[in-house]
Amino acid sequence: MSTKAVTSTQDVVVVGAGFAGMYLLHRLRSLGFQVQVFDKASGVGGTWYWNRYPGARCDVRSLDYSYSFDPELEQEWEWTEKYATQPEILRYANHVAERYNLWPNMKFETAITSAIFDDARGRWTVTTDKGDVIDTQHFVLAVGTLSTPKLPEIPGIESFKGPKYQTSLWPHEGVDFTGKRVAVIGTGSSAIQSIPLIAKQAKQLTVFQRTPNFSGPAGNRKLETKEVSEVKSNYREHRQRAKVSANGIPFDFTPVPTFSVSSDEQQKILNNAWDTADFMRMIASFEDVLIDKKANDVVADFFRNKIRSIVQDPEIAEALCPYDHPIGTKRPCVDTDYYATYNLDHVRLVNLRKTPLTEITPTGIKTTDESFEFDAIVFATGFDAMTGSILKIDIRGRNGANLADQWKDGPTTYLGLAIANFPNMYTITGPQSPSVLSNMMVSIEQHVDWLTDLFVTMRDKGRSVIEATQQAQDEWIHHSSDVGNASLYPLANSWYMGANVPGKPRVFLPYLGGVGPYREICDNVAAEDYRGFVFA
Ligand code: NA7
Repeated sequence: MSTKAVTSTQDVVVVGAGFAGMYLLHRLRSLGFQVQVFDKASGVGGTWYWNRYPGARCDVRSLDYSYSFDPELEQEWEWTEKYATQPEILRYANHVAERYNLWPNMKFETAITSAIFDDARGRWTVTTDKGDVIDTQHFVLAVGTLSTPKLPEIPGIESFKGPKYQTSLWPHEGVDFTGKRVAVIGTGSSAIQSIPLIAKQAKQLTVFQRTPNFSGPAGNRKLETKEVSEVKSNYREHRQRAKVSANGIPFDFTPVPTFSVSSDEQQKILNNAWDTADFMRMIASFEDVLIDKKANDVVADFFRNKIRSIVQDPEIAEALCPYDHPIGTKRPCVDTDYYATYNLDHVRLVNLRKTPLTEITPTGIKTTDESFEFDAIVFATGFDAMTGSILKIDIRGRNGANLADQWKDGPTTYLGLAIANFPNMYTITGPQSPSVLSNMMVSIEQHVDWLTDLFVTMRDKGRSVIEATQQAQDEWIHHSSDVGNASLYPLANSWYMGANVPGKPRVFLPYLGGVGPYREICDNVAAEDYRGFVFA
């Protein structure tokens, strides 16, 4: 037990007021639990609170990327576009907080600094940077998966005198690049969404690319009344299909083996998906794309040919073609006019594979063969994904077990939900759960519902402490790695593999077994009186 005076006593402390934290609060509070949510942001929304860069949108369709737990909520809320913008998603998050009156149990601008488990009392002491000391039975990390922004390791980064922006920490008042010479470092999803819009304002835009990514047309548009009412009139069935699907998005087609159809037919399927901006079909029309390199090459070649057909300068087109990873093994992007932006006279691509970046200077950026002058630099350089925000907190479990030590060779969890030696502590969409390989809303609701059932069961049965066994955890990790390693994912230097953070252990972080099968596993664990856990 901490020596500091306890400032409040809770049943559940939740870290994070994103969609996971909000839903968990709503469910538990309605069942009579005493819950306190903390977030370092000034408001709700998690990733959608922070990522306000131009063009920020969800790449899952709005009608799917929304809560399903309340039929009234899903009927009353009106999404306006195929892919919702960040402002619209943030409005939705605020609407939810208001509608269910979540505000009284959320404390903002407050970061959790430590969580210490008291073996004798079977309770956690959680402290914050604002002096709170909370005594709680359960401790839930709903911290998000892409919530610890990462700056690149480039010498001189602090020296630049002009404004520096990170896509993931974008100023709330927005940025006007009119008349400015702007650099963007990075070509992941955030860059691919923002570059066409920054190019519309900037006098000059220079993109520094280390690794090109695959991207397909978003085909974003206003939603039509007819399609909205079709989904809304059938929402229960639609949601159910999402729940049992591979990635939390209901397919309306059946993937086939790539080589079960002729090469003409392959091209026809892919072209049709591209022309109709049907992202799911672009990537998942063929069932073996992520396990068979030859099948993957068919789709990757198709994308590369599309890039060549859009980008007029053949040298730039070639530089934009990804060759270093199989398609889909880094998060594929959807974009609006990304490749065409490189046809504009004031937009330039610098290929860092040919001329590496050496230094950031007070006035710009140097590569091995050129010095550039800029008025502003945008870092679209990603996150310490899936584990970064968990390991920022000093977490000590049973017998003083230190989570950072326990995870030094990579995260180890049971079901991506619990960790041996850390009783009554849980991760929502944690490593080794489908998480970032799925529609996060579906995976969040699944974890929250599962945890809610667990807490109710414990309360009903008078059980106060639960912990994953080492054996169950080892078996789960073994299974999770087997599934991941049977795929092409490990071939990419991606944040899925922890490869974007120097020194981070290289392991495949999410669980690839699919949202539907994973849900069944979790449900079976619960039905067998929480197999793989022990209660005290
Ligand atoms: P990503 O996808 O991690 O992209 C980060 C980009 O920044 C990527 O192109 C990196 O190149 C690049 N990067 C990182 N460090 C450097 C240095 N030192 N020099 C040059 N370029 C660098 O992050 P995003 O924010 O775009 O997207 C994250 C997820 O959010 C996305 O997948 C969606 O799920 C939503 P690299 O590939 O490492 O060579």
